[in-house]
Amino acid sequence: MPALVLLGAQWGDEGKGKATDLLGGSVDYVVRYQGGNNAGHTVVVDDQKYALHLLPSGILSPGCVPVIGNGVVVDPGVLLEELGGLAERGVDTSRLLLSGNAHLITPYHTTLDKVSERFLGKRKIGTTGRGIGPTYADKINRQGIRVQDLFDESILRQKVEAALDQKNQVLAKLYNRRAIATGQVVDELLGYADALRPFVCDTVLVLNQAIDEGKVVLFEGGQGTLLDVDHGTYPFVTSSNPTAGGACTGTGVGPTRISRVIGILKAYTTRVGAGPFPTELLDEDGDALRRIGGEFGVTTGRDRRCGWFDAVIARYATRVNGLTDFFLTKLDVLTGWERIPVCVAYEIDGRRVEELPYSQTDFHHAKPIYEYLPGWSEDIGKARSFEELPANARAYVKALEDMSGAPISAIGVGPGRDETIQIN
Ligand code: 2SA
Ligand code: GDP
Ligand code: MG
Repeated sequence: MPALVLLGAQWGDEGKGKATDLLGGSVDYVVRYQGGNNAGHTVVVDDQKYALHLLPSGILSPGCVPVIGNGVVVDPGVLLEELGGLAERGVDTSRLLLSGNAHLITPYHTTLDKVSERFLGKRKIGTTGRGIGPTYADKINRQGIRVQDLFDESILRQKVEAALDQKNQVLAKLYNRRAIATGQVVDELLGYADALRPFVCDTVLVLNQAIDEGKVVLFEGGQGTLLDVDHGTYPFVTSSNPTAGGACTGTGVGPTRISRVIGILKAYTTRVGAGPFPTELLDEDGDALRRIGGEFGVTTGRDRRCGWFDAVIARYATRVNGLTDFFLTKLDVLTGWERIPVCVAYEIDGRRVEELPYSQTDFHHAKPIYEYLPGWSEDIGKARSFEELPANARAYVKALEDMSGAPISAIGVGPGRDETIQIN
């Protein structure tokens, strides 16, 4: 098992943090490959709750090297704050490796993210406001600032000046905002250089050499499959590739070296921000899922939209990621419902559709076709083997597995590290 990917199969917040942490003991490197501090992972270790935004969950496992890959966008102030917060709680953060090719989120990216969302009004995406979209836009536009630029002041100044030239015009003309001064941005960025320097290296070389030596490398996705800029519900997506292919471009490790791709799948569905969501519940069932499941954003604290499980999405995730298996999370949250609806297909303009439509017009029109599975009332939090689950919970898991196109290899029955059923 040289390298494996762990990613969200839905719209994010499936419980990837806990799943990565669970594998942390058996892997040598945990690598983030896309996104930035728009992600939010909650990991509970020995009754201690950790909320991570930018750092890979592997930072909590001693003996595991956490890596921020080239595909990640890094807000240097946030990174140092997160490292400081963990160090205060006694976590050893010195093992972190940071790619010199990762792009930096600067104050002007965060400003642009916020003002453009305000400008869009009703048409806004509902971003996290962390500057993610504008930073990736600059990367693609070849106007980005990279981690390595922190160590060459003259290059940094030239790049910031070039980037701000255009942006200041946009800010002034379109958004009626004051110009951002190059010197101020450069000084702020240079202020981070010394603190970051010890972490920066050629992560592509380190990771490939580690795999050559037989080390186990885990690529940890942020967000989820349907938030992917290519394969998600565009334009209501994030600006990176959380899908499996992103693990290769975002780290410089080739696809032939990856032998397992795990999709994290919540036993129901949630989404943060705007965009279509066929099984969304705007009734008391939705409120109950949010309350029982604690469905509030880790990064922004926003209420998550909640709905029933959608097998069409799970099948799609299997396909676009080449999933080898699923971890099913939060099964415990469904305890107490007499019957549980599961979306097996969509009705789109009078037609039954089994697979996720590529047309966003169709997806916006999709209405869920439900099958109803019998629920259970027993507390499942103490179950540690599949056989210990009530018969209806077992049948629910089996039905989801059959519909989703890949085997379920673990089941979450609570937020704690040990509240997990492993299936061999
Ligand atoms: P952005 O900020 O440009 O990435 O926003 C674009 C869309 O992507 C969604 N998005 C997310 N959805 C769920 N969880 C995310 N991370 C945090 C978490 C969420 C939070 O893990 O808890 O705390 O609010 C995440 N990050 C981005 C976003 O809602 C937009 O729809
Ligand atoms: P991520 O973004 O995919 O890492 O997920 P988040 O951390 O944003 O949200 C998942 C939440 O569910 C966190 O609060 C976890 O502690 C919690 N969680 C993970 N697995 C389980 C589970 O099996 N049962 C319950 N009840 N909570 C879980
Ligand atoms: Mg999250």
